[in-house]
Amino acid sequence: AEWGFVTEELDGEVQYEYAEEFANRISEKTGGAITVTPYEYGALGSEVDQAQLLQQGGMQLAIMSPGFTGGQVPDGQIFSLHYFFPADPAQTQEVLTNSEALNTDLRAKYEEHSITPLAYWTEGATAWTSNVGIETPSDFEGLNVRVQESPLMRESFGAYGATVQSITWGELYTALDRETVDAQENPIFFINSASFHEVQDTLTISNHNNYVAMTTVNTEWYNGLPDNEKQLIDETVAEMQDWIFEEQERQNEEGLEAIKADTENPTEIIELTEEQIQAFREVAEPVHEQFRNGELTEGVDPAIYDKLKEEIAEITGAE
Ligand code: 6CS
Repeated sequence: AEWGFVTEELDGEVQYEYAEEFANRISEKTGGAITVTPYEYGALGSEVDQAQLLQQGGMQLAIMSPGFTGGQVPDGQIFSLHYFFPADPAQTQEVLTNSEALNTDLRAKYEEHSITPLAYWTEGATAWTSNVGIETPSDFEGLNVRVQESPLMRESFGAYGATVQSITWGELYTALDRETVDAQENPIFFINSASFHEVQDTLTISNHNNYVAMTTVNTEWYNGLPDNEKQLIDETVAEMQDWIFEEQERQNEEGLEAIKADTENPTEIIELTEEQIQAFREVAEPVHEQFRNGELTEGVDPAIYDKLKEEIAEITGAE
């Protein structure tokens, strides 16, 4: 058998490395009887096109960022709330791997759209880049921020006074260069590999969010597999949670060093102080409850939010 595995990133980047490692493991375990073919971003259209391809069964597996189906699965937007998940990527990973709200309840919501998320994992802390040097919420006023297709992202940045625009990442470098877009957010490894720092003067380490990706399969295809193949997939996905955490950590560390070392394109690194983070939290936190109560986007299930919030508190030790 041959299974296709589409990713939203290029060879060498975290998502693609995941698909390649998954392919190697499946090939090894089946003695080559099952081949998994990874696809880079771009060959099959935008991230939104790729999601549709999986939903229609034209692709068996996909790494998906929840932002791109924000309009279809409103509950999946929870990953883009600012200062909701733990700031520490390792704690966020622990929540992602073990949460029942995510792995059972949210999974069922995606399955209504033929997407089965088998695992959630982080690609690292998300940072903001801009030319203005973002240090306070009001620094966002008047900026046009690039976001994914998630209505909640509009609200999150809107709370700081920014406007937003949804484009595929392949168009982002040019948009930043031409200043039709002023700011964007991504994990540091990705800012480096997509060279966004070349066309942005500053990078703010804000600890507002950890980027989340999902390992997904087409629901009908997966449900139709024999039990031993389902098990093979499940077991490999579970084994890879620790592997991908280390991979993203390494890539993010190397990415930050590479940005600092790029003297031709100097980038000011701004690390927010606890006090500065507090100012962002004060604006971001009311958005959490508004999201929960369905005031921002329709169709949100408050029970998932409540359960997840408790699970997070258990891991961070907060009240
Ligand atoms: O900015 C984006 O949309 C892209 N960022 C990452 C880290 N992965 C894929 C995604 O499409």
